[in-house]
Amino acid sequence: MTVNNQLPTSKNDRVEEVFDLFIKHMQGFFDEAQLNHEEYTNFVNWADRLGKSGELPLYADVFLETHVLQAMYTELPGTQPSLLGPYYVPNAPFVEPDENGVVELPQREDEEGELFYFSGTVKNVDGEILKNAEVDFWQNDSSAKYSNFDSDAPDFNLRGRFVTDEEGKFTVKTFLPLPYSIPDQGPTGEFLGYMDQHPMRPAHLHIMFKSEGHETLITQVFFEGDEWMETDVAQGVRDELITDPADKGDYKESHLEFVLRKEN
Ligand code: MBD
Ligand code: FE
Repeated sequence: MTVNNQLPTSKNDRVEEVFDLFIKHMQGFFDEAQLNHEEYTNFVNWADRLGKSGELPLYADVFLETHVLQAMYTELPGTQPSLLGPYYVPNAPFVEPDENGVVELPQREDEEGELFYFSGTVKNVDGEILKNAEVDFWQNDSSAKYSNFDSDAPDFNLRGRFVTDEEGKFTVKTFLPLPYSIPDQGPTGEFLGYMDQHPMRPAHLHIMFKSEGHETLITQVFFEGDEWMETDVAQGVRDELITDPADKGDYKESHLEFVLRKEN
């Protein structure tokens, strides 16, 4: 039996181009850094620890992913994307809104935190309202950790999917997220130490929008006044993604408009 496991030529060309660039710039790094042999061995050992620890996706999302976003989007119309990050889990449960149209994220009976209503309007670059768009939402909890990863919470806690209403709107009832420290006890933390960089990200919500005929928008929402805003270890903050929640006494609330680009 013969198996044709060749990729289409155009894809092959792209893969070759990308790997050519990758090795060229890695070699350029060694040319420029002028490592001695001991430094080279130390570097290889650190990279080996990074891979074996399972932190490579974390490291990549913190130090590299923002460059992918900037290359892809900065000059284009529509809401700026932000990092997907290492803590996205596909297939979060679908949540139905209550009679007031409010979606309560899956949460523990005794979930703690500052009550927060976040609403959004989803449109496209032509100003058309996008009803029935899928909103996939995830955030950290009052232990500042993410379900399915570092939190004790059950899987899919504070994660959920829902759709926009007839006016392209949604409202989520949740808790304000907290600033997040990326894991700093492993090889990524070791790297942060060498760079004299703290491990913090400002508090943020993660949201992914999908609407037929439009490019998927993966973005985040940040909160005015966060002490880590300017020095986000992952450089994920974009000005237009910062909200300033209104204090309503028992709860806080904020709203943001999200603009999707049309698929071409
Ligand atoms: C996060 O919570 C995150 O959103 C990113 C991008 C990287 C590390 C942790
Ligand atoms: Fe995050």
